[in-house]
Amino acid sequence: MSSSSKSIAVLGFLSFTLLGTAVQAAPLLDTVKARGVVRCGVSTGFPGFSLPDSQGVYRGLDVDVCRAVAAATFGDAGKVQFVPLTAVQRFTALQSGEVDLLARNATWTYARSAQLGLTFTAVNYYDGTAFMVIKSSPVASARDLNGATICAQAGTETLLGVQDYFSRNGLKFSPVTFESVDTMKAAFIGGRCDAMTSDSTQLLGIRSTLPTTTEYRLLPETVSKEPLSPAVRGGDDQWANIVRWSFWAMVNAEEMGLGAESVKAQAASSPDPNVQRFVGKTGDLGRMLGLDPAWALNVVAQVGNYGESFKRNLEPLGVERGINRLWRDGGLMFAPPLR
Ligand SMILES: N[C@@H](CCC(=O)N[C@@H](CS)C(=O)NCC(=O)O)C(=O)O
Repeated sequence: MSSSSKSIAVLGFLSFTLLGTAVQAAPLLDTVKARGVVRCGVSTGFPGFSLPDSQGVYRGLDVDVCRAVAAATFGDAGKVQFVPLTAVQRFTALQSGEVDLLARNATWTYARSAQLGLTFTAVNYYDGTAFMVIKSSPVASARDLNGATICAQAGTETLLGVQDYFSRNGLKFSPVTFESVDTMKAAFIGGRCDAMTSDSTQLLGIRSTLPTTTEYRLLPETVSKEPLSPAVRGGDDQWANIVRWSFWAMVNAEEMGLGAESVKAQAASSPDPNVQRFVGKTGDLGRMLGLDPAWALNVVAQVGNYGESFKRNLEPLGVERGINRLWRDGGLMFAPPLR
């Protein structure tokens, strides 16, 4: 951390603890606008959710939430500063004000909502804890892991869900935890553990980065619910709504058939009142959150709809849409209406 970000962190921590609750001195939207960039906490890097490509450009489903918030706030999806955070660092960075939002595959749980002074905004991916083993392993299902050594990352929900699953089934295991994903990967490749556990998408992402000399497979079970959601500090409903609705704009756009390539033409020609409201021609919805009338149009034109983001980021890893389909296709993605 630089000394200026350290002092921001200390000030944020003081206001957080002195007031006993996360109250913003000024609306965060004003602070972000004056700064000219959204600071977005992402993971230290795993494919599909947040990872810089060979040109150093961040890509991923979480990255797209950061960009959507920048598009809504500034009309420019590029006005984002990505702050890579480990699992252990992430919530403190948000509480202290080092980042304006966290889009970092964080599971929305009761304890995190109740104890950390954070607001989870909207689930952007429904995931679950899974296990990965070397292909030649005799382990066929999670129940065969009785007595196994299992690698996991520190500061995550993962081992809690795994512990519950093992207790429920009268099984035992020995956890080995690592703060960084790279040391966990190295230990797993080196044969330190019989299995590695994480959210299933993270295992697929990690697998795509492992040497192809050895093959790995996921076990069939998903042993917990991991609804992954961006989060903001509590106490600023306007900012929470901007983050939440920037994402829901992407989901609503998919449902309405608005995509990155087509949205501008549809804005000009569609007689549909929903489209007219969405693109800011009627309804004056932007003003309610301190945003430009075209905020949702900008999100879709610059970042794409949820389906486009999913396709771009997760299909290459072999992740199926599954329960993350739109509700009308039998999935769980259901965004409240923009009106
Ligand atoms: N969804 C779980 C797990 C999140 C998590 O941090 N997973 C690790 C395991 S791969 C990760 O993303 N590591 C990447 C990093 O530390 O940057 C949680 O919120 O606790």
